[in-house]
Amino acid sequence: MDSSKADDSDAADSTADTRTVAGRLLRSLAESGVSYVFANFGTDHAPLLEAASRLRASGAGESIPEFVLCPTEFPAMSAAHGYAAVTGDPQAVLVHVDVGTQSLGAAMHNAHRAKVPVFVLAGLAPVSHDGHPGSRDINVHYVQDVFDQPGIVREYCRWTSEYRPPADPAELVERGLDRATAPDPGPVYLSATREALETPVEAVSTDRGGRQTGRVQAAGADGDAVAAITERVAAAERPLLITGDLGAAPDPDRGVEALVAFAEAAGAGVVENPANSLNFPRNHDLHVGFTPATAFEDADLVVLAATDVPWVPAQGDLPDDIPVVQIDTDPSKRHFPQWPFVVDGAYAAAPAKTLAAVADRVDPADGSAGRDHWRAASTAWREEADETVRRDREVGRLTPAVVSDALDDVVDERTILVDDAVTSSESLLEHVRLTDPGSYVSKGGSGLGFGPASAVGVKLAAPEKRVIAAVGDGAYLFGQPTVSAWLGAAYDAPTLTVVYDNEGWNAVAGATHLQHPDGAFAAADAPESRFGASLDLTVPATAAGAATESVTELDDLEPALEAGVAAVDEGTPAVVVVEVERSRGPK
Ligand SMILES: Cc1ncc(C[n+]2csc(CCOP(=O)(O)OP(=O)(O)O)c2C)c(N)n1
Ligand SMILES: [Mg+2]
Repeated sequence: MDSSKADDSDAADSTADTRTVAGRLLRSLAESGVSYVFANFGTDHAPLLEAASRLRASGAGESIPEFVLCPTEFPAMSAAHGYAAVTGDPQAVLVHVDVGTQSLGAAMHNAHRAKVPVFVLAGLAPVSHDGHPGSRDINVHYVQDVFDQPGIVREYCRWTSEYRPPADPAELVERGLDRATAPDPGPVYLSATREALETPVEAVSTDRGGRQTGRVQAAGADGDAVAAITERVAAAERPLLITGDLGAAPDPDRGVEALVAFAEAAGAGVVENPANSLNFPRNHDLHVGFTPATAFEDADLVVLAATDVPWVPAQGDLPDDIPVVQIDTDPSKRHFPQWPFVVDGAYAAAPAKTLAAVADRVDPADGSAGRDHWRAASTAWREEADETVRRDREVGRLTPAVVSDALDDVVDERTILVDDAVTSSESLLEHVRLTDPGSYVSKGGSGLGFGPASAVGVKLAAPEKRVIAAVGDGAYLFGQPTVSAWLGAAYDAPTLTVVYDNEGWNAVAGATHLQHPDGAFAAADAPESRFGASLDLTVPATAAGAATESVTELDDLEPALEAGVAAVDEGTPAVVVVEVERSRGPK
């Protein structure tokens, strides 16, 4: 027999599951809690496909994760991101050597910046030319061999490694998952050649006697630190807290509860920025919006709790005389080349636990001036937002605010909203008054196209939820809408996508206007920001059988959203494309 072909003669052997590294690797993923492998296959995966089929044939299919066949890689990574954003549990993404790794593209950036764990597995070109199971046997095995394949994504990873026999693949799987989920979570990347994956392994038990490697937990600040923070908070009359991630998985309830307790006891106003998760109920009377600069002149202490970019200095900087306290698992922000925010006291600690401890120590009587002040501010921004919608509606305008306000009417307590809405995102935050921990997922980074497929991942993680993705028309196209709709249909994970269609790239127009308000681009009406001949964005998802609606008049908006929700509730992916007016400015 040709020695580069595997001996499959005993394929029905009941120990087949542990015959090769590939089988053991798949099993160890499942044993470590990975339910899905979002997979885009290539020749490098022959050992994995064979091992999976062998396991299924021998009745052990349940011992490995389910493959979700992803026609392209960006949606695969986005779906895994969505799943982990809801649960905190990393799923696997399988890609084809260097080319598949390249195609992960901006989805790697999103998971990195959102601090969401994902286990990426990639094949490597075989290294032998003949004589071993998995040796090179076609041209691409030569052209796909590169010098530093993990280098393509290393900057976005918490860990990269190559599986090399005779190591136990289960150990590397656990190591990768530990690094992915440790505080400051993110993607990890494991690669392996075909020969390595075809390596025979003994049928060793993976049973660790009931012991599991525990996930690393960040502790709250120590007593001295809690006392110091409490002292500053008690001394302030109008503390302002800025957070972006307090309500992130795996324990959104704990983060939101701690923040509510802190804000109410301390009399603190809360700004979510950049809002990556639902951090504070958006109808809470101490919620003062999403733009820190509007609250700066009122604050006499700023608390930064789990926020990467607390404000943008150019949009309004914090006055120098206002003290800043920072509570963060990574206060020095190691992933940011520049972090210009001056902080008077920085505490490396779990923000939720620390805020809960401070809330217990603060005398609520000290918070009354702050509560009065921020309640008034909260009422003011909300009334202004509501007034904007009322005025727009009165004259029949389809502005992003009007659309988001209508969306709020179809959102209920079982809705999870995924935000990839770019310049319409502000309207989502302001008008969809979400209240429940875990009910909002945003991409964390700026890699457009996150929305459609990440919503499918969210739905797989939370099948009982109604999942709605709000996306810009540009973002929708970046999101590979046919592939994303197909994924939702094929894997029984129907979601509603609402497209805020302003016929192009408002953010690009806004950014250029901002820099050159009287420039030639503005005078020419921002030509490169417009798609020109309009696209019918209802078409791409119909290839996968999605229900679609198109809205050009205000009167059609509510019925279309209701029809979309009804379709999804009945199990069909749906897309509602709404022709919206352009809003202002870049996001
Ligand atoms: C992958 C990727 N490519 C390009 C960009 C640059 N970019 C930022 S916003 C934007 C336009 C987005 O258009 P759309 O989704 O329609 O939202 P709008 O700006 O119209 O609100 C572009 C191209 C990006 N953020 N990500
Ligand atoms: Mg647009």
